[in-house]
Amino acid sequence: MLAHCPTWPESWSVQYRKKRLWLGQTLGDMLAERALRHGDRIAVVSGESRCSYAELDQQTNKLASGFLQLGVKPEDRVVVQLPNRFEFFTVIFALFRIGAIPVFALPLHRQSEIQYLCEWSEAVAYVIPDQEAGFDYRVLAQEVQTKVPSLQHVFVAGDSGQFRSLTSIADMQAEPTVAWPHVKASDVAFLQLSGGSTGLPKLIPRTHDDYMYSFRRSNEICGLNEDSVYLAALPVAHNFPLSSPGVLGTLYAGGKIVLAARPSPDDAFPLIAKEGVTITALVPPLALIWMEAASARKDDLSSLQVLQVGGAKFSEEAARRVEPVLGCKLQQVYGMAEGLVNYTRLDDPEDIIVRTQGRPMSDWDEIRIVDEEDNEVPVGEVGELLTRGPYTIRGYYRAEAHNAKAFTADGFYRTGDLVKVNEAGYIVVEGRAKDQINRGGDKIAAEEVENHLLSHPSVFDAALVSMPDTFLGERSCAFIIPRGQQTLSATELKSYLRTRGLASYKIPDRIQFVETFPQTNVGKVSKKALREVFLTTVTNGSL
Ligand code: OOB
Repeated sequence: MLAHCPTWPESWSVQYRKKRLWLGQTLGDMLAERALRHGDRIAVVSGESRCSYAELDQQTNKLASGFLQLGVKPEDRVVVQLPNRFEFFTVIFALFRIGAIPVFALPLHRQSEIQYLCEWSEAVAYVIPDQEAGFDYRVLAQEVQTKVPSLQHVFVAGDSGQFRSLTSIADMQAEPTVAWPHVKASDVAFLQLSGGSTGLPKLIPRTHDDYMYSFRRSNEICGLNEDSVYLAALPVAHNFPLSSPGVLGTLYAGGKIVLAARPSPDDAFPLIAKEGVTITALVPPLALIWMEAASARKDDLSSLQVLQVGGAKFSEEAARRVEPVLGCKLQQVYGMAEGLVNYTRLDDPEDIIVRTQGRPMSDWDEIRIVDEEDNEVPVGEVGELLTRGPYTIRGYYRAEAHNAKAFTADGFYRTGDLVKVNEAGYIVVEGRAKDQINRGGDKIAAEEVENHLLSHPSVFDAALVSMPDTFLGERSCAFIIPRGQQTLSATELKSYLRTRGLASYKIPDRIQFVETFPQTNVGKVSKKALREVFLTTVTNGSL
């Protein structure tokens, strides 16, 4: 077991195994088993290429054996930053097979995030595409490699430039002396990035056992089977399209994954029509774009049975339009990379589907809704959601001090979400207690951006808050107190953040210069009052 990863008490693990929630299978073995059972069926469609289960399994083995020969060992961390392309699967399954640990980065992450991920996980390798959406990841890799001494390898999907290509690794002849390591299902399979609310993002250790349970159970709820065709429109490294039930659930079911390079209707709609897509997942702003486009375009979307929407709050008004406009069922999904996933059920009454964010997927999920003193609130009242269960982590990787705050003494994860729950157990997300901005599903930890802003010599103080937005739900606004008499423009500050290598969605949408910050009665910056400042200035028409 990877060090510095809190885990379930032994008696709980025993129980989860006894109840057959954890089946003792690794993700690597799952693929091999699926290849035996569904060999000739198509597993992944990417652009013009179609790959069967048997081919995916073989390619994975070749890559795994190449990784081993290059010295990648069990428990070595490998930062994987691949967009929706075929190699994502061979890379992660090859790493699962040799017990190495993918650390999932998102395609939009830039130097600041990648360097931190590599350093904090002490990664030995970093896997990138050559270019994507006009961005050359090899330049980024070069910068990161000069800063992170532990990083021995950069592996590239496509044209490798000065690095090593994945194809050349898969083509290395296997040396008979290299034995395949034994991987246990109770081991950590990968590290996922948390949305975060602190200065530096936390890493989430998920085991083979717990993760496989989460997508097996998701498959049951979402009705996935061999005939399912899942369109991956969101970036597959994110927990929602990865496992709710996502691409891994689809492979488990023996279905077909269709990869969309981008989630736009121009890319996705023709794929739905051509491949007969039955289910896909979107964040709310994309669902709005799809509904807008569906009325204007002529593509045949009749194969689509289920549209999952999650990652951020979906408005009731928009939710009501999904079925009439897109001709498929809506399923709301409220989940978190730390574990717990809630779904509305496909046969729930319309009011439940459009008004709630679902209920926990497992009877084994425990939830508590508490006030600021951790006392449970009465049913129907708003409080913070705490949870624990067979697929919710017991602590972040290498984060002892933070874990003591983010988890209760008896192992409940503090989600930082303010919710209410009805008698039937359905959850409505009402807001947030954590210092985070949810920009249409992209999570921004306020403190992380504030620290970057504070590093500018002309910034005396900085506070990042959310502002309401009809399209994204929330956007970010940075309130800045300049240092002394210094003059500073919003454009200057934004480009400064870009030069620090911050992902574009974290660059504040608005920058507002002020002289002081309103304070709470304990002398802290009152973000609530700052948000109100924003609302008043907007209504006064002064912005
Ligand atoms: C998903 O995972 P993360 O880790 O990117 O973000 C989790 C947070 C939640 O704590 C909550 O604040 C917010 O995202 N959230 C929602 C929501 N779904 C997630 N807020 C309101 N309504 C929803 N439906 O975002 C994620 C992981 C697995 C499945 C789905 C989403």
